[in-house]
Amino acid sequence: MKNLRRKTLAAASVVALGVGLAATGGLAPAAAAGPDTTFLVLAPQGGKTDKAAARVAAAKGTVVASYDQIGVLVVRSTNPDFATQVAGAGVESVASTAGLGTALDEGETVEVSAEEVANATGDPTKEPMYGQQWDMNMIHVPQAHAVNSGSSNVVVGVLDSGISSSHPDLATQIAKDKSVSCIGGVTDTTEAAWNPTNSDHGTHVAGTIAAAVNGIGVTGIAPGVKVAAVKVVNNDGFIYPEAAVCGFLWAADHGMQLTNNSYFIDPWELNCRNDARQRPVWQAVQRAIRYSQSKGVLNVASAGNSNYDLAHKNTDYDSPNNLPEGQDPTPRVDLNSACLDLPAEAPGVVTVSAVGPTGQKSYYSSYGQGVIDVTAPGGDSRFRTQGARSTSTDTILSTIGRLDAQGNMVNGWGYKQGTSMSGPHATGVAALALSAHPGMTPGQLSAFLERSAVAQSCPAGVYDPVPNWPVPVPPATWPHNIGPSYCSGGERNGFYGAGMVDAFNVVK
Ligand SMILES: [Ca+2]
Ligand SMILES: [Ca+2]
Repeated sequence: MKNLRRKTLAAASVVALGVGLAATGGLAPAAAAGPDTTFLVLAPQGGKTDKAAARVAAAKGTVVASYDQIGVLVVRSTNPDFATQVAGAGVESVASTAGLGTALDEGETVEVSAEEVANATGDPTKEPMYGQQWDMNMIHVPQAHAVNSGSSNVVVGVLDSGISSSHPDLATQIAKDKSVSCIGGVTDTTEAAWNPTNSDHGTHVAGTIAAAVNGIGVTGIAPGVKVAAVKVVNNDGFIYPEAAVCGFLWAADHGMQLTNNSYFIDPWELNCRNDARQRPVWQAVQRAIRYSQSKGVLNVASAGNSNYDLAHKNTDYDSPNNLPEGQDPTPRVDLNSACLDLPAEAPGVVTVSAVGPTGQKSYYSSYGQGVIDVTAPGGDSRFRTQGARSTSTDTILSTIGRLDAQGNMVNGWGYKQGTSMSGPHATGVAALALSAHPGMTPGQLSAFLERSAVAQSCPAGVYDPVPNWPVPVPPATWPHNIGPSYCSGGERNGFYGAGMVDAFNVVK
């Protein structure tokens, strides 16, 4: 196996990026051009954007995308006074998104070598690499496929780093006419634009949902459904709010019933604290999520990989990312709706924690009573050795694809772990549920997903699965926090929500 260590940008660098960008005030002379900056301009909720668009033009801004459905304009401007000059009738709020990109928590990929792929014979009645797909057995995918393996009427939007359309396990599975890049908040439907560049993350997610049953590689949970690439991760590995807004609206307006969101925007940590200036940005994202739900989309989101109690952010003094020794974490106060972790904590979104092959919460998975809705396999490379060693086969095997240095797509299969991997298991089960029971509303579907899940009990006492793995020294590298955690709740609890999603239970 080949170890592809991918550089993960620590959250600290995101904060650093934002530092120079606060000064959008009126100090510079109006005539001097500033950096080309992206703004979200919000018209009043439910209002039209024409007045706002006129104000944008007068303030020397260019509308690059107009999301009239939610009253949001994506604007670029080099006018350093744009934010103050655009304010007025028809504009509820405005904010620059500069510095508000969140790094994709990508983790590393352990690639399966070409020789291992060639030698994988598995069970001749199944896919050649099925023998390594412990996750599929755990949620009873073979039993489900005997009844229903998915309907091509179901299209799942994969809001991620793109999907390789040349991958032999995915080429037949992609709704190309519904795939798009949303980088910059502007749609681009060319195939190259929504294929991956330097990240294999989106292709891995897509394979878990819908890799083909074709005698090659692996199976997905719902190989009969279609996935659409909705690329929201830029080439630097960041998700910007304008891309997320674009992605939710694209999925909603192109007939998708489900989206998978294996990324985690934490405005509370990075952006909301003492910074009212940035709240409009998060309000725009929340408008987009609400709109998609009103159009019949169920959004599934990963809980995050910080081993963090999402239910106690306002009282817990730990920050999700490790702080340098001696630096005091700032208490989390002033929790308000603008500071929800997005999309995981937005109302109506299905939030998914992760378990490893033992069924216990993965050491990295965030949790929280009332926040986690269901759990699913995300892998746990450290559980069996209590942290002493990493076992890649205890993580999730799926499809991978990204460009090499020469710009050629390299397709293959590989192991990854994270709530990025558990989320698509829940999405795949939801896609099977919709295939077997078409016509459910997002609310009915999420209730069904929870009702059909297999309840998992809390571990007793303090949970510390990797005591032999020292906490990484800052600057934090993925995973950010390891160490003890505590599960609260009964049949429905903070680690597992309503329980493990089950593919057979939703189709039988
Ligand atoms: Ca296959
Ligand atoms: Ca939820």
